[in-house]
Formats: sequence, C-alpha cells, structure tokens
Amino acid sequence: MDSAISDPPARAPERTPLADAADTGLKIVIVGGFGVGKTTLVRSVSEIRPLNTEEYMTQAGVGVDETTGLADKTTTTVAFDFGRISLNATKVLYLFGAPGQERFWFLWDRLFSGTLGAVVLVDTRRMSDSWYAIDRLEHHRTPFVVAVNRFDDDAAYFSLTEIRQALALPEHIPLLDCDARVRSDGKRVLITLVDHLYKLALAQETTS
Ligand SMILES: Nc1nc2c(ncn2[C@@H]2O[C@H](COP(=O)(O)OP(=O)(O)OP(=O)(O)O)[C@@H](O)[C@H]2O)c(=O)[nH]1
Ligand SMILES: [Mg+2]
Repeated sequence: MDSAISDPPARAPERTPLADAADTGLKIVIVGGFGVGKTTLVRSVSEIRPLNTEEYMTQAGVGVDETTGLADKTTTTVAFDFGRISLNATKVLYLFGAPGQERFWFLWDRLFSGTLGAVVLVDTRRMSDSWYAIDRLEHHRTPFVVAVNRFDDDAAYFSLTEIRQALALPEHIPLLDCDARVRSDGKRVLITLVDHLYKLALAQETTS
C-alpha cells in the first residue's frame, strides 16, 4: 500500500523536536464516520509533519463509499493518521486518526488498544455514522468527548442540545463545537478531552 506523507500545515514549523524531558506519551484516537474531518483535525494540531495514509478515491468506490455532502473530497484515509502535540515539557499526546470508511472499521478495535481517550468527530448531516464510534468506545470503556465539526454548507445547524439528544449522550460527556481546519479549535478539543480524563481519574481516586 502506498502511503502519501502530506505537506506540513502552513502555520506549523517544519518539525518541532520532542523535548528532552518528555517522558509520558498519551495515546489519543480521533474517530468518526467517513469524511467528518479526522485527518484535517490531526493535520491542524500536529506539531510534527503528520503521517497521513491518504489515497485518491476512484470510480471503484462509487456505490461503496457514501460521499453524499462531500463533493470536494478526493482522498480518504486507508490506514490511519499520526500526529503529535506536546502538552507540557514532560507530557506528549500522540494522535491517531482512524479511517472513516465502513469497510475499514474493523481496524478501530486494534487502534483503541492502549488508548487513554478518544475524540468522536461528528458531522450533523451524517449523524448516524457517529453511533458506531460511540458504541465501540463504550464497549472498550474508553473515555471520550464529542466534537461537532461544523461544515459551512450545513443548513440545518442543530444546537448542541439537539445533538446531545440525537446521540443519547449522557450529560457528563463533554460535547463541543469545532472547526477541524482551525488549529486553536483542535487544541481546545484536545484540552477538553484531557480535562475530562483528569476529572474521571480524580473521581476514581476518591471512590477507591
Ligand atoms: N467546510 C469544511 N470542510 C472541511 C472541514 N473539515 C474538513 N473539511 C474538508 O472535508 C473533507 C474531508 O476531510 P478529511 O479530514 O479527509 O475527513 P476524514 O474524516 O479524515 O475522512 P476519511 O478518513 O475518509 O474518513 C476535506 O476535503 C476537508 O478539507 C470543515 O470544518 N469545514
Ligand atoms: Mg481521514
């Protein structure tokens, strides 16, 4: 399988070296349906040139890959995206973006191994694609937050309350808006996840 390594985002330096003091690597997975913006999110927040295994979509995918609402999409992830972001001098997040096409979903269970937490990216035009991601994460007992990637041509613009209801998401699970193309938004999503993990760990400590 050919894997294409993308150009780094314009804003990011060519490569930020890993700090010498970095001793804790935390694995985070970005999941969600086909074309919700997982690769875009990893690209926008990664401080290293991310590894993307993107392939061009061809006629062979017609009728197999559900591209409704994704007129501009020309490539798809066939293995996973990999990026990195330093939280502080010692803690580093390793980001794995999952492949979104249904025929690659069998890879997800492996990808979840050793994962501290996950981000479920949602496109409200294709909400049902998120159910499988949430289901698998609950099965693995992997804590997660849900980020709604708002697309410009999303006419319905459901509120977060409506989205929480549609996903049957319990109140304690963070749900937020984002634009996966914007680095500060991606960072906010990851900070929300880390905060959520921290709160869960604290709650566990007090009950044990
Ligand atoms: N308008 C808009 N376009 C976006 C946004 N996020 C991603 N895109 C575009 O949507 C397309 C799909 O994004 P990807 O990042 O490839 O989605 P993905 O979830 O990695 O897709 P798969 O790996 O194929 O499942 C790309 O053409 C992006 O440029 C967004 O927030 N708004
Ligand atoms: Mg992708």
